[in-house]
Amino acid sequence: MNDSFKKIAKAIKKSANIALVTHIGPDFDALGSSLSLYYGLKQLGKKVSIFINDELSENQKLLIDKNVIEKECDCTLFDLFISTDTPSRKRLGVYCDCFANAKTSIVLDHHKNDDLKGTYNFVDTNSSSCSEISFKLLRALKVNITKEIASLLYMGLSADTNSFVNSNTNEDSLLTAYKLVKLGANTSHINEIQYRTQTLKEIELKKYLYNSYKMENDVAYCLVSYSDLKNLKARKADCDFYSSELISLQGASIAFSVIESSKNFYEISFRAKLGYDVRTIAEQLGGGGHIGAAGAKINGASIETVKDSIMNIVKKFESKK
Ligand SMILES: [Mn+2]
Repeated sequence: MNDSFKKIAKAIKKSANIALVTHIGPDFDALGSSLSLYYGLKQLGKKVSIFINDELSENQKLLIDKNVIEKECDCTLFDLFISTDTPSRKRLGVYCDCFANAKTSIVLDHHKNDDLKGTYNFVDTNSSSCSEISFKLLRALKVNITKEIASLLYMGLSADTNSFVNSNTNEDSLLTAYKLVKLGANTSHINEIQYRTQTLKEIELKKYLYNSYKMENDVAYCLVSYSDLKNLKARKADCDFYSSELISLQGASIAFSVIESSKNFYEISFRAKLGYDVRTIAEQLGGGGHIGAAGAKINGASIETVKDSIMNIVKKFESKK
C-alpha cells in the first residue's frame, strides 16, 4: 500500500540531514531519480548527501556532476534515508544496513518490490521510470524544477524507456517527457550522449558479439566465458547489452547471453520479442523478471552445458505454444 506524496513530503520536511541511495551498478534512471532529489531537496534548505559506491560509466560522467557523489557513509549523521529505483535490500550494496537501521526511510521505486521496505513507501510498477516518481514528489514538495533537474529526470525517463521505444512507454511517460521538455530539459545533449556516443570499448564489445553470436532456429545467443571476459578486459556489466542487441535480429523470437562472471558461475540475460515469454524460462533456472526481459544466475560445469540446458528449456516452452 503506497503512502501519499503528501505524507512523504511531510516526512522530508521534518528531516534536516538526508541521505540518498540507489541500486548497485547504477543506470541512468538510478542517477536521474536520485540526483534530481539531491538538487531539489537542497533547495528546501536540507543538508543532502548522495552515496554511490560504484564507478560510473564514461557516458554517465558526461551527463552528471560526479563530484557531488560520496562513497563513505556515516549512517549516524542522517535522520532520513531515501532510496530510489531499488526493489531489494541487497541491491543497496554497502548501504543496505544504513538504510535498514535508519530512523526514518523512504522507498521510491517502479520495480516489483522484493524485500526493501521503508517507513514510507511509494512503489508504482506502472511507472516506466523511477525518475517520474521523483518528479511527482518534487512537485508535491513545491520545488522549483530547474533546467538541471528537468534534464536529470528526462535522462532517467528516456533511458528506462530506451528513448520511448520499450513497451513500458505509456501515456504518462510521454506526458512527463512533454512537461520536462517544457521545463527546459536539455534533450539534444542527453540524446547525443545516450544514443549517439560509443566508447571504443563498446565497439570492441560489439565486435565480439557479432563475431561470436549463434542462431538456432529463432533463438539467438552469445556465450562469454570467463577467459573471454578477461581477454576483452571487460566486466560482466559491460556485456549486459548483448541480449537486447541480439533480440533486434530479424527472425529472433528469443535472445540470451550467458556470461561466466566468475569461474563456473554463469549470469544469463534473456530478451523476447512481443508475444514470447522469457520470464517462465528464467524461472525454470531459478531466476525471474518480466515477460520480455528476464535473467538468472546458475552454477555449471561449462558454458556449453549451461547453453544446452537453456536450449532444452527454451525448446520445451516453445513447443508448448
Ligand atoms: Mn529504473
